Parts: sequence; C-alpha cells; structure tokens
Amino acid sequence: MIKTAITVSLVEQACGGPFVLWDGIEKGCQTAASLGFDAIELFAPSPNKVPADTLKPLLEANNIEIAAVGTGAGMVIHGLTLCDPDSLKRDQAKDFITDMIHYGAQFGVPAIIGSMQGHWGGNVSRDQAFEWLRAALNDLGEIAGNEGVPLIYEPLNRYETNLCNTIAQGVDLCQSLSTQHVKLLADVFHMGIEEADPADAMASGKGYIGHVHFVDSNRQAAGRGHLNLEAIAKALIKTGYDRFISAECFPIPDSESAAKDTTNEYKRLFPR
Ligand code: LER
Ligand code: MN
Repeated sequence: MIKTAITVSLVEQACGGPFVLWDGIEKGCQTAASLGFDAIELFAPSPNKVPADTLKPLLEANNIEIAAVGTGAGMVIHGLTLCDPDSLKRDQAKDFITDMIHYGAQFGVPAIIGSMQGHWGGNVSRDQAFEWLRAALNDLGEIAGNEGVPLIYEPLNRYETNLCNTIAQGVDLCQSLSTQHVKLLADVFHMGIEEADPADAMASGKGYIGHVHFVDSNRQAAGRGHLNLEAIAKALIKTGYDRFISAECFPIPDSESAAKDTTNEYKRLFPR
C-alpha cells in the first residue's frame, strides 16, 4: 500500500522553501496525524535537533510514522555539497549525510540527497563531478545498506542542478554504481519541468523509485497546478510502488489549506 507523508521543516534558514508545516515537531506530528497523513517527512538542521528518543514517543503518541529525513540543511546552513571543488567540504558533506543516514536508520527510514548533490562548473568538469558523486553515493549507499535502509537520490530540475534532471538519468546513475542501496526520489514538481511525459517517466522508474514528492506543477499542493496527476498516479501505482508519497510543497495559501488539499487529492488519486 502507498502511504502518505507531509513535510515538517525545522530549518529557519529554509524559510520560504517547499515545506508545509513549520510550527515545530510536536505541532507538526499533531497536525499530520489529525489530517490523516500516515507520516511526516522531516527536514531538520541536524540529527541533534530532535533526538530519536524524543521523536519516537511523539510519533507513537500521534500514531504516525516518519517517512524519510532530508539532508538539504547541509547545503542551506553549511554550504556543503558532494561536488564542491574543496575536498574538505566534500568530506564534510559526506559526514553530514552519514549522520543523517544513521539518524533516519534509528526509525528504519532513508535519508534523501537532493540539493547536497551540488553541480558541475567553474573548475569542476562534468566528468569530475560525476566521479565524485558516484564515489560518494557508493560509500554512502553502503553505509545505508549496512543500516538496513536505502539511500535516496533525487534528480532535480535544471535550475537546481546540472547533474541528473530526469528519472532516466537517475536510473543510468544507479546502474553505474557498485552499491545496490541507492534508490531514486521521483519529485513530480521537478518531473513537470524536465520530463517530456511525467507519467511515462514515472513508469520507467519501476524498481528504482524509493520515495516520491507528489505535488503539482507550481509546487503547490497536488491538484492546484496543471499536471495530469491522474496519469502520473496511475503510472506510479502500476509500477507496484508501495512506499510514501510526500507533500513537499509550498504552504500556499497557508499550511493548513495546503495540507488539507493534499490529503483530499491523495485520497482521490490513491484510494485505499
Ligand atoms: C529541492 O528542490 C527538492 O526537491 C528537495 O527535495 C531536495 O532537497
Ligand atoms: Mn523534492
């Protein structure tokens, strides 16, 4: 069964970003549960912000799960990416992600590499950047695998990275790795920009997709944009995907409306 999640951000510096709930972890868990989501997806500044022994009772009390943990704070707060020309910063980026992998693993869930992948350009050639990215994903994928969780890699639209923009490029990247533990994040917002046919692209990710950000063309709640979400949802269901669809969208017009619109659209598109 496909389960639903909603994003909770605890990262002040990401203010204005595509996260729905911003009022702290306790309120985030309560709101997610009261609107019928199965889980939260957590965007935290560091693993220490909400230690596992604080979060576990909160999840239990609200009868919800955690779906995944983001690593973007490593970029937003510390300016770290896996393709930085400075090897010290690349190492720090890997350390940050490693800590998030261990944090998520305490709940049995994966960490997501999105903006921390970085990009090529300047003194860093495309080949060099991919070499660093592959090496990092191989190492981090094994760390995740040893913890019994996948590592999630997210193709992003062209304005955020020039590494992988499409699901097909993500699949190629996964196939080029020695680790078996890296899965893709299909973010429907990025797909709406980059894919010729987002539903076909979703279908082509069969077996490789480990997490989904299910939102609309304008990065608002599902149903508020112009994507053919019925076709995309059908394609995803047909792949046999049975993990989370998560609302990584703007809190427009406000958090509660975005969350409610999402939950209604998820019920319509993914009936149980
Ligand atoms: C960034 O645009 C994004 O989609 C996030 O999931 C990655 O940090
Ligand atoms: Mn995303």
